[in-house]
Amino acid sequence: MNKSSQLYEEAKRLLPGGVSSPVRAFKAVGGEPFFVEKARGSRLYDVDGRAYIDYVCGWGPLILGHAHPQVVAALQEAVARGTCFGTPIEQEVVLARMVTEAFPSIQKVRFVTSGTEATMSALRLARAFTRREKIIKFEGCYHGHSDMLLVAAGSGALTLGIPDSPGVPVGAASTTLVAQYNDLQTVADLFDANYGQIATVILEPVAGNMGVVLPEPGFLPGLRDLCSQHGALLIFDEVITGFRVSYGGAQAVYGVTPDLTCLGKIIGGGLSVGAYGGPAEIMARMAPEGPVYQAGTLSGNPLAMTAGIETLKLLREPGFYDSLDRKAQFLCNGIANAAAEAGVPISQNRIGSMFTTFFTDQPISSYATVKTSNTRLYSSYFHAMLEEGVYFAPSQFEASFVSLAHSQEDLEITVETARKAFQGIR
Ligand code: HOZ
Repeated sequence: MNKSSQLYEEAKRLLPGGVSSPVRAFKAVGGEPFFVEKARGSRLYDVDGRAYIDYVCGWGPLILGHAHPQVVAALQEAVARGTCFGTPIEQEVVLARMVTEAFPSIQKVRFVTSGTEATMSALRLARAFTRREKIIKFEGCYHGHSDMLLVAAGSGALTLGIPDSPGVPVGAASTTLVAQYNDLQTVADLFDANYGQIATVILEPVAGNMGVVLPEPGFLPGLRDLCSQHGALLIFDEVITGFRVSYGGAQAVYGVTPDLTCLGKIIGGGLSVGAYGGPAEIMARMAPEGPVYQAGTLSGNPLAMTAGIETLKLLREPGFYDSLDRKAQFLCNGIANAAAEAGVPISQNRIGSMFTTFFTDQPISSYATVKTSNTRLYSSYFHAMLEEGVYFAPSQFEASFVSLAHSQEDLEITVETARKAFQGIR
């Protein structure tokens, strides 16, 4: 038995399912997760010395790849100055300035420690601001694991077939209404049926947690109009897309301005950070400026702020996003050609450096079409790639990411590996 398997055996005795977050287990694809010892650039190295070209990238944060030297150097310097002060620090101001400059819709931002905290707190703020209780979310979108958002949820909940979790009180879920992504009429109907009661509509403007699903033309502007007409706040959960699909996130790409934005992943450079923000008038409701309470010992942590600042600095280099886009395009074209040669029907969605290869011949634009994917074929592809040292997410319903660290050689190896994998798929 190799070291990874030994660790997994012990982990299963000590941790539920042997993991600290469900998406890490290989439940949907079968087999065992590998235990990682270190990572650098585009590669993960497991405890048995195997290397993997990594397209999970920490589930999104690592847009620079693993252990970027500039981020590591800044962290080494920061850690020696202290790891937690519980006081305001200059780095919060610096990162807040960078975030507000990148996202014109955000005048003030509150830092928290995870995307879950960001979306949960943004909902509280939206409810307090509108003095209404009901919220609309979309089937297959995932906004972390707070009670009122763990309804028809994507990511691990969708992968494991538990989109509505036991343990969520009926009361918490009863104010959550579910609409269909890319279907404005379902939203309009909910607004009509719950007239004057909807506090907010929350969505991933590009869905990333049922695999990548792009908003169809008119969908985001339509949501903006409906929210404005009905006096509800529009919340964009850009935890994945923020600083990923462009420096200004999906809202810059699609030209739609939400009331509140949730961020995470990239703004922490691989450390624990979430954030939510919006116009000063709305954010002024947050304590201590206003009465809406939300707090956190590790919020604005000096290490996390430092990693975020150093990461964002590098994203501002001219041509950064164009270069990532070209890499991802090369990779996706290569995968698509390899699938076509092997006669395996796939459908790919991509925006910039995030994409999903769905095993279906249907164009993917909704939760219903996502569900047409053949997860058995995905598992077969996943394992064939992994066997050859290429790591995609252990679930059909997740995004893959290309980073600065992925070299042309990495991409070519991946395409060649995919070619062999598709040939062997049955
Ligand atoms: N949004 C991430 C996966 N889609 C979350 C990672 C996790 O749940 O561990």
